[in-house]
Amino acid sequence: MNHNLYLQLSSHFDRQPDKVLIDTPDGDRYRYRDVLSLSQRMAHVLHDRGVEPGDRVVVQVDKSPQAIMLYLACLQVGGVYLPLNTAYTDAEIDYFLGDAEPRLYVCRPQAEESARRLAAACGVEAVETLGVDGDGSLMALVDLASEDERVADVGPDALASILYTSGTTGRSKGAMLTHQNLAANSQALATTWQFSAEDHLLHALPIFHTHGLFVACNIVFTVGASMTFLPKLDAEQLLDLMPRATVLMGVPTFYTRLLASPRLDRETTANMRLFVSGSAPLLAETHREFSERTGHAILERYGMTETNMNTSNPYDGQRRPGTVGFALPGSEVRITDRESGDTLLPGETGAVEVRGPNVFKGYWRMPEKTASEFRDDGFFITGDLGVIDADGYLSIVGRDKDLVISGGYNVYPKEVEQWIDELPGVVESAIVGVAHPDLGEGVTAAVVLKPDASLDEEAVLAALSDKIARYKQPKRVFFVDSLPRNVMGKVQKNVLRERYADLYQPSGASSD
Ligand code: MCA
Ligand code: AMP
Repeated sequence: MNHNLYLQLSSHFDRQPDKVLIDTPDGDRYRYRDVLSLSQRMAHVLHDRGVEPGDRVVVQVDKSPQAIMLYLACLQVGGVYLPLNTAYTDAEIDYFLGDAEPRLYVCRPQAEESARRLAAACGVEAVETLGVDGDGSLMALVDLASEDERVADVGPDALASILYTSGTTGRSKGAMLTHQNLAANSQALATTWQFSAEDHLLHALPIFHTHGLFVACNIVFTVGASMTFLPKLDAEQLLDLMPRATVLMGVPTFYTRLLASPRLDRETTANMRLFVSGSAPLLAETHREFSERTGHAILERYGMTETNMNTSNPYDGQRRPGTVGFALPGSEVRITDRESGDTLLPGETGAVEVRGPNVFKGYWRMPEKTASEFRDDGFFITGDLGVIDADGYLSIVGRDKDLVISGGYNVYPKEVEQWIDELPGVVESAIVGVAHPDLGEGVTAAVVLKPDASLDEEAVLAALSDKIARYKQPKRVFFVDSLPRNVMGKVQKNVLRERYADLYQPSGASSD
Protein backbone atom coordinates (compact mmCIF):
# COMPACT_ATOMS: atom_id res chain seq x y z
CA MET A 1 0.00 0.00 0.00
CA ASN A 2 1.21 3.48 -0.83
CA HIS A 3 1.09 5.70 2.27
CA ASN A 4 1.82 8.93 0.43
CA LEU A 5 -0.10 11.74 2.15
CA TYR A 6 -0.65 13.22 -1.30
CA LEU A 7 -3.21 10.48 -2.01
CA GLN A 8 -5.31 11.60 0.98
CA LEU A 9 -4.95 15.29 0.15
CA SER A 10 -5.79 14.83 -3.53
CA SER A 11 -8.72 12.47 -3.06
CA HIS A 12 -11.27 15.17 -3.94
CA PHE A 13 -9.47 16.61 -6.94
CA ASP A 14 -11.18 14.42 -9.54
CA ARG A 15 -14.51 14.37 -7.75
CA GLN A 16 -15.19 18.11 -7.82
CA PRO A 17 -12.94 19.61 -10.51
CA ASP A 18 -14.99 22.78 -10.93
CA LYS A 19 -15.25 23.73 -7.28
CA VAL A 20 -13.10 26.69 -6.20
CA LEU A 21 -10.50 25.44 -3.73
CA ILE A 22 -8.51 28.61 -3.00
CA ASP A 23 -9.49 32.20 -3.58
CA THR A 24 -7.77 35.43 -2.58
CA PRO A 25 -8.99 38.95 -1.77
CA ASP A 26 -7.48 40.08 -5.10
CA GLY A 27 -10.02 37.95 -6.94
CA ASP A 28 -7.79 35.01 -7.86
CA ARG A 29 -9.69 31.73 -7.94
CA TYR A 30 -8.12 28.29 -8.22
CA ARG A 31 -10.52 25.44 -8.88
CA TYR A 32 -9.71 21.89 -7.78
CA ARG A 33 -8.75 21.07 -11.35
CA ASP A 34 -6.38 24.10 -11.55
CA VAL A 35 -4.63 23.09 -8.35
CA LEU A 36 -4.31 19.52 -9.59
CA SER A 37 -2.93 20.52 -12.96
CA LEU A 38 -0.51 23.13 -11.62
CA SER A 39 0.80 20.91 -8.84
CA GLN A 40 1.27 17.98 -11.22
CA ARG A 41 3.22 20.22 -13.58
CA MET A 42 5.24 21.40 -10.63
CA ALA A 43 5.90 17.76 -9.76
CA HIS A 44 7.29 17.38 -13.27
CA VAL A 45 9.64 20.31 -12.66
CA LEU A 46 10.76 18.83 -9.33
CA HIS A 47 11.55 15.54 -11.08
CA ASP A 48 13.52 17.46 -13.70
CA ARG A 49 15.42 19.31 -11.02
CA GLY A 50 16.49 15.93 -9.61
CA VAL A 51 14.24 15.70 -6.55
CA GLU A 52 14.05 12.02 -5.56
CA PRO A 53 12.10 10.44 -2.68
CA GLY A 54 13.72 11.52 0.59
CA ASP A 55 15.36 14.62 -0.88
CA ARG A 56 14.75 17.82 1.05
CA VAL A 57 13.20 20.80 -0.69
CA VAL A 58 13.81 23.98 1.30
CA VAL A 59 11.21 26.66 0.66
CA GLN A 60 11.33 30.25 1.91
CA VAL A 61 8.62 32.08 -0.01
CA ASP A 62 5.73 34.46 0.61
CA LYS A 63 2.29 33.02 1.12
CA SER A 64 0.54 32.28 -2.17
CA PRO A 65 -1.66 29.55 -3.66
CA GLN A 66 1.37 28.49 -5.73
CA ALA A 67 3.34 27.84 -2.54
CA ILE A 68 0.67 25.36 -1.50
CA MET A 69 0.88 23.70 -4.90
CA LEU A 70 4.61 23.38 -4.37
CA TYR A 71 3.92 21.59 -1.08
CA LEU A 72 1.57 19.16 -2.87
CA ALA A 73 4.06 18.62 -5.69
CA CYS A 74 6.80 17.89 -3.21
CA LEU A 75 4.69 15.25 -1.45
CA GLN A 76 3.73 13.75 -4.79
CA VAL A 77 7.35 13.13 -5.80
CA GLY A 78 8.24 11.86 -2.32
CA GLY A 79 10.36 14.89 -1.47
CA VAL A 80 10.64 16.22 2.07
CA TYR A 81 9.00 19.64 2.28
CA LEU A 82 10.98 22.02 4.46
CA PRO A 83 9.35 25.45 4.72
CA LEU A 84 11.15 28.33 6.44
CA ASN A 85 9.76 31.42 8.14
CA THR A 86 10.05 34.38 5.76
CA ALA A 87 11.40 36.43 8.67
CA TYR A 88 14.61 34.36 8.89
CA THR A 89 17.83 36.20 8.18
CA ASP A 90 20.65 35.00 5.94
CA ALA A 91 22.57 33.89 9.02
CA GLU A 92 19.68 31.62 10.01
CA ILE A 93 19.14 30.28 6.47
CA ASP A 94 22.81 29.45 6.23
CA TYR A 95 22.41 27.06 9.15
CA PHE A 96 19.25 25.43 7.76
CA LEU A 97 20.75 24.85 4.31
CA GLY A 98 23.89 23.39 5.82
CA ASP A 99 21.97 21.12 8.17
CA ALA A 100 19.23 19.97 5.79
CA GLU A 101 21.39 19.58 2.66
CA PRO A 102 18.46 20.07 0.29
CA ARG A 103 18.35 19.02 -3.36
CA LEU A 104 16.47 22.21 -4.18
CA TYR A 105 16.08 25.61 -2.55
CA VAL A 106 13.09 27.74 -3.56
CA CYS A 107 13.36 31.38 -2.47
CA ARG A 108 11.65 34.71 -3.13
CA PRO A 109 12.70 36.44 -6.36
CA GLN A 110 13.94 39.47 -4.42
CA ALA A 111 16.22 37.21 -2.33
CA GLU A 112 17.70 35.32 -5.29
CA GLU A 113 21.15 36.87 -5.18
CA SER A 114 21.82 36.16 -1.52
CA ALA A 115 20.04 32.79 -1.81
CA ARG A 116 22.37 31.69 -4.60
CA ARG A 117 25.38 32.80 -2.59
CA LEU A 118 24.23 30.90 0.52
CA ALA A 119 23.26 27.84 -1.52
CA ALA A 120 26.63 27.73 -3.27
CA ALA A 121 28.45 27.95 0.06
CA CYS A 122 26.41 24.99 1.36
CA GLY A 123 26.78 22.91 -1.81
CA VAL A 124 23.13 23.24 -2.83
CA GLU A 125 23.07 23.20 -6.60
CA ALA A 126 19.46 23.88 -7.57
CA VAL A 127 17.86 27.24 -6.72
CA GLU A 128 14.52 28.47 -8.09
CA THR A 129 12.37 31.46 -7.22
CA LEU A 130 8.67 31.82 -6.46
CA GLY A 131 7.08 35.22 -5.97
CA VAL A 132 4.00 36.29 -4.10
CA ASP A 133 2.04 36.67 -7.37
CA GLY A 134 3.15 33.32 -8.73
CA ASP A 135 6.03 34.96 -10.56
CA GLY A 136 9.61 33.69 -10.59
CA SER A 137 11.66 30.99 -12.27
CA LEU A 138 9.75 28.04 -10.81
CA MET A 139 6.46 29.06 -12.42
CA ALA A 140 8.25 29.83 -15.69
CA LEU A 141 9.35 26.18 -15.75
CA VAL A 142 5.86 25.02 -14.73
CA ASP A 143 4.40 26.92 -17.71
CA LEU A 144 6.50 24.76 -20.02
CA ALA A 145 5.98 21.45 -18.19
CA SER A 146 3.39 18.74 -18.78
CA GLU A 147 1.45 17.12 -15.96
CA ASP A 148 3.18 14.30 -14.16
CA GLU A 149 0.68 11.93 -12.58
CA ARG A 150 3.14 9.57 -10.91
CA VAL A 151 2.80 9.48 -7.12
CA ALA A 152 5.90 8.24 -5.30
CA ASP A 153 5.27 5.00 -3.46
CA VAL A 154 6.24 5.57 0.17
CA GLY A 155 5.88 3.70 3.44
CA PRO A 156 4.09 5.15 6.49
CA ASP A 157 7.36 6.18 8.12
CA ALA A 158 8.78 7.99 5.10
CA LEU A 159 9.43 11.67 5.74
CA ALA A 160 6.89 14.12 4.34
CA SER A 161 8.31 17.22 5.98
CA ILE A 162 10.93 18.62 8.29
CA LEU A 163 10.02 21.68 10.36
CA TYR A 164 12.75 23.41 12.29
CA THR A 165 12.02 24.24 15.88
CA SER A 166 14.59 26.02 17.97
CA GLY A 167 16.44 24.07 20.60
CA THR A 168 17.04 24.85 24.22
CA THR A 169 20.74 24.82 23.48
CA GLY A 170 20.20 27.52 20.87
CA ARG A 171 20.71 25.14 17.95
CA SER A 172 17.58 24.56 15.82
CA LYS A 173 16.33 21.01 15.52
CA GLY A 174 14.55 19.62 12.47
CA ALA A 175 11.40 17.77 13.52
CA MET A 176 10.91 14.85 11.09
CA LEU A 177 7.24 14.36 10.26
CA THR A 178 6.15 11.29 8.37
CA HIS A 179 3.38 10.80 5.84
CA GLN A 180 1.50 8.83 8.48
CA ASN A 181 1.92 11.52 11.17
CA LEU A 182 0.34 14.16 8.97
CA ALA A 183 -2.34 11.94 7.43
CA ALA A 184 -3.50 10.58 10.79
CA ASN A 185 -3.62 13.99 12.43
CA SER A 186 -5.62 15.72 9.73
CA GLN A 187 -8.11 12.83 9.69
CA ALA A 188 -8.50 13.01 13.47
CA LEU A 189 -8.98 16.79 13.38
CA ALA A 190 -11.41 16.73 10.45
CA THR A 191 -13.55 14.22 12.34
CA THR A 192 -13.31 15.89 15.73
CA TRP A 193 -14.12 19.35 14.35
CA GLN A 194 -16.81 17.96 12.02
CA PHE A 195 -15.33 19.38 8.84
CA SER A 196 -17.12 18.75 5.55
CA ALA A 197 -16.87 19.79 1.92
CA GLU A 198 -19.35 22.57 2.75
CA ASP A 199 -16.79 24.36 4.90
CA HIS A 200 -15.01 27.52 3.87
CA LEU A 201 -11.94 28.41 5.92
CA LEU A 202 -10.55 31.91 6.44
CA HIS A 203 -6.82 31.33 6.19
CA ALA A 204 -4.78 34.23 7.56
CA LEU A 205 -1.93 32.25 9.19
CA PRO A 206 1.53 31.82 7.71
CA ILE A 207 2.02 28.56 5.77
CA PHE A 208 5.49 27.67 7.03
CA HIS A 209 4.35 26.25 10.39
CA THR A 210 2.20 23.37 11.57
CA HIS A 211 -0.85 25.50 12.31
CA GLY A 212 -1.28 27.21 8.93
CA LEU A 213 0.09 24.36 6.80
CA PHE A 214 -0.77 21.00 8.32
CA VAL A 215 -3.73 21.84 10.52
CA ALA A 216 -5.46 24.32 8.21
CA CYS A 217 -4.58 23.23 4.66
CA ASN A 218 -4.41 19.49 5.20
CA ILE A 219 -7.92 19.44 6.68
CA VAL A 220 -9.32 21.50 3.79
CA PHE A 221 -7.79 19.11 1.26
CA THR A 222 -8.77 15.99 3.22
CA VAL A 223 -12.49 16.86 3.26
CA GLY A 224 -12.68 18.67 -0.08
CA ALA A 225 -13.54 22.07 1.43
CA SER A 226 -12.40 25.54 0.28
CA MET A 227 -10.48 28.48 1.71
CA THR A 228 -9.70 32.16 1.27
CA PHE A 229 -5.98 32.86 1.47
CA LEU A 230 -5.16 36.17 3.16
CA PRO A 231 -1.55 37.33 3.16
CA LYS A 232 -1.62 38.10 6.88
CA LEU A 233 -3.86 38.91 9.81
CA ASP A 234 -6.12 41.87 9.16
CA ALA A 235 -9.05 41.79 11.59
CA GLU A 236 -11.26 44.11 9.51
CA GLN A 237 -10.70 42.01 6.41
CA LEU A 238 -11.62 38.86 8.34
CA LEU A 239 -14.83 40.53 9.49
CA ASP A 240 -15.62 41.52 5.89
CA LEU A 241 -15.24 37.90 4.81
CA MET A 242 -17.01 36.13 7.69
CA PRO A 243 -20.49 36.23 6.14
CA ARG A 244 -19.33 33.79 3.44
CA ALA A 245 -17.04 31.64 5.60
CA THR A 246 -17.64 28.94 8.19
CA VAL A 247 -14.32 28.45 10.05
CA LEU A 248 -11.41 30.56 11.30
CA MET A 249 -8.18 29.20 12.75
CA GLY A 250 -5.86 31.56 14.56
CA VAL A 251 -3.40 32.18 17.35
CA PRO A 252 -4.76 34.09 20.38
CA THR A 253 -3.65 37.44 18.88
CA PHE A 254 -6.27 36.87 16.15
CA TYR A 255 -9.00 36.87 18.79
CA THR A 256 -7.76 39.84 20.81
CA ARG A 257 -7.49 41.87 17.59
CA LEU A 258 -10.99 40.81 16.47
CA LEU A 259 -12.32 41.81 19.88
CA ALA A 260 -10.77 45.25 19.45
CA SER A 261 -13.12 45.88 16.49
CA PRO A 262 -16.59 47.20 17.31
CA ARG A 263 -17.82 45.28 14.25
CA LEU A 264 -17.35 41.91 15.97
CA ASP A 265 -20.84 40.82 17.01
CA ARG A 266 -23.43 38.07 16.58
CA GLU A 267 -24.55 39.36 13.22
CA THR A 268 -21.09 39.48 11.60
CA THR A 269 -20.28 35.97 12.82
CA ALA A 270 -23.71 34.46 12.14
CA ASN A 271 -22.52 32.27 9.26
CA MET A 272 -19.46 30.97 11.14
CA ARG A 273 -19.68 27.56 12.77
CA LEU A 274 -16.22 27.30 14.36
CA PHE A 275 -13.42 29.47 15.72
CA VAL A 276 -10.26 27.53 16.60
CA SER A 277 -7.38 28.87 18.70
CA GLY A 278 -3.97 27.39 19.37
CA SER A 279 -0.17 27.71 19.29
CA ALA A 280 -0.18 29.72 22.52
CA PRO A 281 -2.41 29.99 25.58
CA LEU A 282 -5.73 31.73 25.03
CA LEU A 283 -6.65 33.78 28.07
CA ALA A 284 -9.89 32.57 29.67
CA GLU A 285 -10.90 36.23 29.69
CA THR A 286 -10.57 36.42 25.88
CA HIS A 287 -12.62 33.24 25.53
CA ARG A 288 -15.41 34.66 27.70
CA GLU A 289 -15.41 38.07 26.05
CA PHE A 290 -15.60 36.46 22.60
CA SER A 291 -18.53 34.29 23.72
CA GLU A 292 -20.40 37.27 25.08
CA ARG A 293 -19.92 39.34 21.94
CA THR A 294 -20.58 36.64 19.33
CA GLY A 295 -22.29 33.68 20.99
CA HIS A 296 -19.38 31.48 19.77
CA ALA A 297 -17.23 29.53 22.25
CA ILE A 298 -13.71 29.50 20.78
CA LEU A 299 -12.45 25.93 20.51
CA GLU A 300 -8.94 25.77 21.99
CA ARG A 301 -6.61 22.94 21.08
CA TYR A 302 -3.02 22.10 21.94
CA GLY A 303 -0.19 20.97 19.72
CA MET A 304 3.50 21.15 18.95
CA THR A 305 5.64 21.06 15.85
CA GLU A 306 6.91 17.64 16.95
CA THR A 307 3.50 16.14 17.61
CA ASN A 308 1.01 17.97 15.43
CA MET A 309 -2.21 18.37 17.43
CA ASN A 310 -2.57 16.41 20.65
CA THR A 311 -5.74 17.56 22.34
CA SER A 312 -8.83 19.55 21.58
CA ASN A 313 -11.83 20.88 23.39
CA PRO A 314 -14.93 19.06 22.23
CA TYR A 315 -16.94 20.13 19.20
CA ASP A 316 -20.15 19.04 20.89
CA GLY A 317 -19.96 19.53 24.61
CA GLN A 318 -18.47 22.15 26.87
CA ARG A 319 -15.47 24.09 25.57
CA ARG A 320 -13.85 25.11 28.82
CA PRO A 321 -11.95 28.40 28.91
CA GLY A 322 -8.36 27.94 30.05
CA THR A 323 -8.28 24.27 29.03
CA VAL A 324 -7.16 22.48 25.88
CA GLY A 325 -9.62 19.60 26.15
CA PHE A 326 -9.11 15.89 25.58
CA ALA A 327 -6.69 13.71 23.63
CA LEU A 328 -7.63 13.43 19.95
CA PRO A 329 -8.88 10.04 18.70
CA GLY A 330 -5.93 7.64 18.48
CA SER A 331 -3.70 9.81 20.70
CA GLU A 332 -2.90 9.53 24.38
CA VAL A 333 -1.94 12.16 26.94
CA ARG A 334 -0.65 11.64 30.46
CA ILE A 335 0.74 13.74 33.26
CA THR A 336 3.87 12.47 34.96
CA ASP A 337 6.06 13.38 37.88
CA ARG A 338 8.95 15.44 36.50
CA GLU A 339 11.57 13.55 38.51
CA SER A 340 10.31 9.97 38.82
CA GLY A 341 8.33 9.80 35.57
CA ASP A 342 5.40 8.16 37.42
CA THR A 343 1.96 8.86 36.07
CA LEU A 344 0.07 11.33 38.24
CA LEU A 345 -3.58 11.44 39.24
CA PRO A 346 -6.21 13.88 38.00
CA GLY A 347 -5.71 17.23 39.67
CA GLU A 348 -1.94 16.78 40.06
CA THR A 349 0.38 19.01 38.05
CA GLY A 350 3.30 17.50 36.16
CA ALA A 351 4.95 16.95 32.79
CA VAL A 352 2.70 16.56 29.76
CA GLU A 353 3.58 13.45 27.74
CA VAL A 354 1.92 12.32 24.52
CA ARG A 355 1.87 9.23 22.32
CA GLY A 356 0.13 8.39 19.07
CA PRO A 357 0.39 8.25 15.28
CA ASN A 358 0.69 12.05 15.28
CA VAL A 359 4.02 12.04 17.15
CA PHE A 360 7.10 12.70 15.01
CA LYS A 361 9.88 10.31 14.10
CA GLY A 362 12.64 12.27 15.77
CA TYR A 363 15.02 15.17 15.22
CA TRP A 364 16.91 15.28 11.95
CA ARG A 365 20.39 13.88 12.49
CA MET A 366 20.10 14.18 16.30
CA PRO A 367 19.49 10.62 17.54
CA GLU A 368 20.68 11.36 21.07
CA LYS A 369 18.47 14.40 21.43
CA THR A 370 15.56 12.35 20.09
CA ALA A 371 16.18 9.50 22.52
CA SER A 372 16.35 11.86 25.48
CA GLU A 373 12.87 13.25 24.78
CA PHE A 374 11.07 9.90 24.54
CA ARG A 375 10.18 7.50 27.35
CA ASP A 376 10.85 3.80 26.86
CA ASP A 377 7.14 3.17 26.28
CA GLY A 378 7.02 5.62 23.38
CA PHE A 379 5.61 8.69 25.13
CA PHE A 380 7.12 12.01 24.03
CA ILE A 381 8.00 14.49 26.76
CA THR A 382 6.55 17.77 25.50
CA GLY A 383 8.32 20.12 27.92
CA ASP A 384 4.94 21.57 28.89
CA LEU A 385 3.49 21.36 32.38
CA GLY A 386 -0.14 20.48 32.78
CA VAL A 387 -2.94 19.08 34.84
CA ILE A 388 -5.91 16.92 33.90
CA ASP A 389 -9.07 17.63 35.87
CA ALA A 390 -11.61 15.11 37.14
CA ASP A 391 -13.60 15.44 33.91
CA GLY A 392 -10.54 14.72 31.76
CA TYR A 393 -9.86 18.26 30.51
CA LEU A 394 -6.17 19.08 30.14
CA SER A 395 -4.88 22.53 31.11
CA ILE A 396 -1.40 23.73 30.17
CA VAL A 397 -0.20 25.52 33.29
CA GLY A 398 3.43 26.27 32.47
CA ARG A 399 6.56 25.17 30.67
CA ASP A 400 9.49 23.07 31.78
CA LYS A 401 11.41 24.39 28.77
CA ASP A 402 12.82 27.89 28.57
CA LEU A 403 10.64 29.27 25.79
CA VAL A 404 8.88 32.51 24.93
CA ILE A 405 5.82 32.41 22.64
CA SER A 406 5.28 35.78 20.98
CA GLY A 407 2.20 36.06 18.78
CA GLY A 408 2.30 32.28 18.27
CA TYR A 409 5.97 32.24 17.24
CA ASN A 410 8.41 30.40 19.47
CA VAL A 411 11.50 32.22 20.62
CA TYR A 412 14.17 30.22 22.42
CA PRO A 413 15.92 32.54 24.91
CA LYS A 414 19.24 30.73 24.58
CA GLU A 415 19.51 31.57 20.89
CA VAL A 416 18.98 35.30 21.50
CA GLU A 417 21.18 35.33 24.61
CA GLN A 418 24.06 33.77 22.67
CA TRP A 419 24.03 36.58 20.13
CA ILE A 420 23.83 39.28 22.82
CA ASP A 421 26.59 37.65 24.89
CA GLU A 422 28.90 37.81 21.88
CA LEU A 423 28.65 41.59 21.68
CA PRO A 424 31.76 43.44 22.88
CA GLY A 425 31.18 44.85 26.35
CA VAL A 426 28.53 42.31 27.38
CA VAL A 427 29.14 40.05 30.37
CA GLU A 428 25.90 38.08 30.12
CA SER A 429 22.23 38.38 29.33
CA ALA A 430 18.85 36.82 30.02
CA ILE A 431 15.80 36.75 27.77
CA VAL A 432 12.35 36.45 29.27
CA GLY A 433 8.78 36.59 27.99
CA VAL A 434 6.76 39.33 29.66
CA ALA A 435 2.95 39.53 29.46
CA HIS A 436 2.03 41.50 26.33
CA PRO A 437 -1.56 42.52 25.53
CA ASP A 438 -1.27 41.89 21.78
CA LEU A 439 1.35 39.14 21.44
CA GLY A 440 0.74 37.18 24.65
CA GLU A 441 4.41 37.47 25.61
CA GLY A 442 6.90 40.16 24.62
CA VAL A 443 10.57 39.22 24.22
CA THR A 444 12.53 41.22 26.82
CA ALA A 445 16.27 41.32 27.52
CA ALA A 446 18.21 42.00 30.72
CA VAL A 447 21.88 42.64 29.96
CA VAL A 448 24.91 42.92 32.25
CA LEU A 449 27.70 45.13 30.85
CA LYS A 450 31.40 45.30 31.62
CA PRO A 451 32.27 48.42 33.64
CA ASP A 452 33.80 50.28 30.70
CA ALA A 453 31.21 49.27 28.08
CA SER A 454 29.13 51.91 26.35
CA LEU A 455 26.37 49.85 24.72
CA ASP A 456 22.85 51.21 24.74
CA GLU A 457 19.50 49.60 23.83
CA GLU A 458 19.62 50.85 20.26
CA ALA A 459 23.09 49.42 19.71
CA VAL A 460 22.08 45.99 21.01
CA LEU A 461 19.02 45.91 18.75
CA ALA A 462 21.02 47.11 15.75
CA ALA A 463 23.59 44.37 16.32
CA LEU A 464 20.87 41.70 16.32
CA SER A 465 19.04 42.98 13.27
CA ASP A 466 20.86 40.85 10.67
CA LYS A 467 21.42 37.88 12.98
CA ILE A 468 17.96 36.69 14.01
CA ALA A 469 14.41 37.10 12.72
CA ARG A 470 12.67 40.31 13.76
CA TYR A 471 10.09 38.52 15.94
CA LYS A 472 12.92 37.01 18.04
CA GLN A 473 14.52 40.40 18.70
CA PRO A 474 13.73 41.93 22.10
CA LYS A 475 10.98 44.52 22.23
CA ARG A 476 12.96 46.15 25.07
CA VAL A 477 16.51 45.82 26.42
CA PHE A 478 17.35 46.69 30.02
CA PHE A 479 20.81 47.02 31.54
CA VAL A 480 21.21 45.55 35.02
CA ASP A 481 24.12 45.31 37.46
CA SER A 482 23.70 41.55 37.78
CA LEU A 483 21.21 38.80 36.93
CA PRO A 484 19.17 37.38 39.83
CA ARG A 485 20.39 33.86 40.64
CA ASN A 486 19.32 31.11 43.02
CA VAL A 487 21.71 29.29 45.36
CA MET A 488 22.59 26.87 42.57
CA GLY A 489 23.69 29.81 40.43
CA LYS A 490 20.77 29.44 38.01
CA VAL A 491 19.30 32.66 36.61
CA GLN A 492 15.89 33.25 38.16
CA LYS A 493 13.89 34.20 35.12
CA ASN A 494 10.70 34.36 37.17
CA VAL A 495 12.22 37.27 39.14
CA LEU A 496 12.90 39.10 35.87
CA ARG A 497 9.40 38.34 34.57
CA GLU A 498 7.95 39.81 37.76
CA ARG A 499 10.23 42.83 37.61
CA TYR A 500 9.05 43.69 34.10
CA ALA A 501 5.47 42.44 34.52
CA ASP A 502 3.78 45.78 33.79
CA LEU A 503 6.12 46.79 31.01
CA TYR A 504 3.81 46.22 28.07
CA GLN A 505 0.53 46.91 29.83
CA PRO A 506 -1.22 50.05 28.56
CA SER A 507 -0.45 51.85 31.84
CA GLY A 508 2.89 50.05 32.22
CA ALA A 509 5.67 51.83 34.02
CA SER A 510 9.11 51.98 32.47
CA SER A 511 11.50 49.64 34.22
CA ASP A 512 14.68 51.50 33.36
C1 MCA B 1 5.25 40.17 13.64
N1 MCA B 1 6.08 40.86 14.45
C2 MCA B 1 6.19 40.20 15.60
C3 MCA B 1 5.40 39.05 15.45
N2 MCA B 1 4.83 39.06 14.23
N3 MCA B 1 6.89 40.46 16.71
C4 MCA B 1 6.82 39.57 17.69
N4 MCA B 1 6.07 38.45 17.62
C5 MCA B 1 5.35 38.16 16.52
N5 MCA B 1 4.62 37.05 16.44
C6 MCA B 1 6.75 42.15 14.22
C7 MCA B 1 7.26 42.33 12.82
O1 MCA B 1 8.57 41.90 12.72
C8 MCA B 1 7.14 43.82 12.64
O2 MCA B 1 8.18 44.47 13.33
C9 MCA B 1 5.88 44.15 13.37
O3 MCA B 1 5.72 43.12 14.37
C10 MCA B 1 4.66 44.16 12.48
O4 MCA B 1 4.73 43.05 11.59
P1 MCA B 1 3.45 42.44 10.91
O5 MCA B 1 3.84 41.40 9.95
O6 MCA B 1 2.56 43.55 10.43
O7 MCA B 1 2.78 41.73 12.14
P2 MCA B 1 1.35 41.23 12.29
O8 MCA B 1 0.71 41.02 10.96
O9 MCA B 1 0.66 42.10 13.24
O10 MCA B 1 1.60 39.76 12.89
C11 MCA B 1 1.35 39.39 14.19
C12 MCA B 1 0.75 37.98 14.17
C13 MCA B 1 1.70 37.06 13.36
C14 MCA B 1 -0.60 37.99 13.47
C15 MCA B 1 0.59 37.54 15.57
O11 MCA B 1 2.94 37.02 14.01
C16 MCA B 1 1.17 35.70 13.15
O12 MCA B 1 0.43 35.43 12.19
N6 MCA B 1 1.50 34.78 14.04
C17 MCA B 1 1.09 33.38 13.90
C18 MCA B 1 2.28 32.49 14.05
C19 MCA B 1 1.92 31.04 13.81
O13 MCA B 1 1.35 30.65 12.79
N7 MCA B 1 2.25 30.20 14.77
C20 MCA B 1 1.96 28.76 14.67
C21 MCA B 1 3.21 27.97 14.89
P3 MCA B 1 8.77 45.88 12.90
O14 MCA B 1 7.60 46.71 12.47
O15 MCA B 1 9.44 46.37 14.12
O16 MCA B 1 9.69 45.55 11.79
S1 MCA B 1 2.82 26.22 14.89
C22 MCA B 1 2.68 25.95 16.54
O17 MCA B 1 2.97 26.75 17.32
C23 MCA B 1 2.09 24.69 17.08
C24 MCA B 1 2.33 23.46 16.30
C25 MCA B 1 0.61 24.84 17.27
O18 MCA B 1 0.13 24.39 18.31
O19 MCA B 1 -0.03 25.41 16.37
P1 AMP C 1 5.89 24.90 18.56
O1 AMP C 1 7.19 24.40 18.99
O2 AMP C 1 5.92 26.12 17.74
O3 AMP C 1 5.16 23.85 17.88
O4 AMP C 1 5.10 25.30 19.86
C1 AMP C 1 4.56 24.33 20.68
C2 AMP C 1 4.30 24.89 22.03
O5 AMP C 1 3.29 25.89 21.95
C3 AMP C 1 3.75 23.86 22.96
O6 AMP C 1 4.76 23.03 23.50
C4 AMP C 1 3.07 24.72 24.00
O7 AMP C 1 4.04 25.23 24.92
C5 AMP C 1 2.54 25.87 23.16
N1 AMP C 1 1.12 25.72 22.85
C6 AMP C 1 0.53 25.31 21.70
N2 AMP C 1 -0.81 25.36 21.81
C7 AMP C 1 -1.08 25.79 23.06
C8 AMP C 1 -2.26 26.06 23.80
N3 AMP C 1 -3.46 25.93 23.26
N4 AMP C 1 -2.14 26.48 25.07
C9 AMP C 1 -0.93 26.64 25.64
N5 AMP C 1 0.23 26.44 25.00
C10 AMP C 1 0.15 26.02 23.72
